[in-house]
Amino acid sequence: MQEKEGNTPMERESRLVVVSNRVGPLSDEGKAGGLAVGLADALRRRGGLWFGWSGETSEAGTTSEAKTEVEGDVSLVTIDMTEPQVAGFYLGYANRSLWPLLHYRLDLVRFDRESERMYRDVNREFARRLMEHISDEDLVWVHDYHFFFLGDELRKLGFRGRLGFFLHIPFSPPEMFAALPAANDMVHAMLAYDLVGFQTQNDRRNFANFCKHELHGHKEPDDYVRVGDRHIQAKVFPIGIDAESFAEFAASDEAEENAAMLRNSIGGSLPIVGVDRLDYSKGIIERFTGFERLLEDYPDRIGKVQFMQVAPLSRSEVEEYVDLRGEFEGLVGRINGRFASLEWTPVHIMTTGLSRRALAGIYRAARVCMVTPLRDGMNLVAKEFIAAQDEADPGVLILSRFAGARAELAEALIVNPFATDDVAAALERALAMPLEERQERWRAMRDKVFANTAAVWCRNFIEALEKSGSAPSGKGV
Ligand code: ADQ
Repeated sequence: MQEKEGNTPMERESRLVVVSNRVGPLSDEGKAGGLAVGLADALRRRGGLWFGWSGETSEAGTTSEAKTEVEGDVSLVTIDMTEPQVAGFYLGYANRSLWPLLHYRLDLVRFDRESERMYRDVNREFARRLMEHISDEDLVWVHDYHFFFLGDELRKLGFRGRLGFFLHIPFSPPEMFAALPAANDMVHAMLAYDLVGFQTQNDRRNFANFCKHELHGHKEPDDYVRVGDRHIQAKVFPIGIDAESFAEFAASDEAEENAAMLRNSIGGSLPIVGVDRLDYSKGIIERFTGFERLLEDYPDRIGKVQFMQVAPLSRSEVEEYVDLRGEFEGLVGRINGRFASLEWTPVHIMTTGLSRRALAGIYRAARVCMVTPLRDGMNLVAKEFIAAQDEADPGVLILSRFAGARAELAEALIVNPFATDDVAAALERALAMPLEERQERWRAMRDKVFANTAAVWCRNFIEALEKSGSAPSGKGV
């Protein structure tokens, strides 16, 4: 166990060990997202280790020599994967089986035995390599759908310490999750964790119902679930952002320059903004279908609004993402072709990565931000948009009822992204909304975004994990 100098044994805190597919960065120079900031804070405070994939491939793969970076009391340790490991574990099982399945897209799910085998192997290998670096006194916190089996593998290798898991994306209803050939094994493996965290009550309920109906388990008080001799806690921890920093970014010179550039480029039009990885879960097609309907149903808006969609390309090696890109570009081309004039183009697309400050400037310039996922664990863009607004003239958030953020951001204009007419009507309402109403809604949301930050989320999870170790049958499988 690591001990900070000057600590008495009574004051010792367990070292934090974070495991996620990609690690870091530890220092935020305007690049890190909310998750990295929250975790980096906690790691720095307690001292710790962040373990994951280097992002590189090599012949040795998961048996490669670990790369270590040390910053103060925190070590970042990463290992490589082989090309077949990346193809099977990451591009295959994680991104073509689990991602669509957990986002309720059975139509896009691809299962194959080889990628499932690779996923299990990589989870076992990561556990084996992690064991070289941890002891039972550590608090191990595993992240996301890449590592459902990792905790169980650690237990098999003899790890007896406290073990937590947080799922950043939704958990689909039991009837749907059951379509995964490895569904029962996977949920059994999740029961090796002492604490399993979800973004929303809905996700937690879906997991607990799977345990109850498919594995003959029981729901118990205080968010405990019992299956056979396993007794674990399944709780909700909605993730937040580093709101203070984001508000500072939004007030920076770089943000102001970007906001001014955006305003200049669109003349007197009202800016509507969307910011999403180009992913089918984000409802980008439905959003632009709604925007097209706005221009059809409210023709006074033609020439008076402009859509700026920031859509960095994502998972371009996966066929479904290539198809989505084609569909998206086709739709935007059609809208521009239909409605553009010599002096006005309705939709602009940017696929480049942006600094946090530049992004904050775009949010701040927006009159409306559209966050319309068909299903989303939380959606940090919604929270970043709120944090970046200027109190004197805040923009309006249009938010899908299927985003996890909807539970907290109830004062947004809530839409069903599948209902095109309603999306168009919400856009019209947002564009016409008087300043006073915009301010009222924004203040209510700002308070929540600044209260439930990334640091609070992190602290709540770690506290619950520390307590969970005391559950009588909470350890061992
Ligand atoms: P994501 O699916 O990646 O996260 P989201 O929560 O919206 O979705 O976060 C995206 C992040 O990327 C935001 O911080 C945004 O600022 C950033 N970003 C987008 N475009 C960018 C660009 N061009 N340049 C730089 N940064 C850009 C998953 C889940 C979510 C969950 C998060 C956190 O799918 O549901 O909210 O994890 O748990």
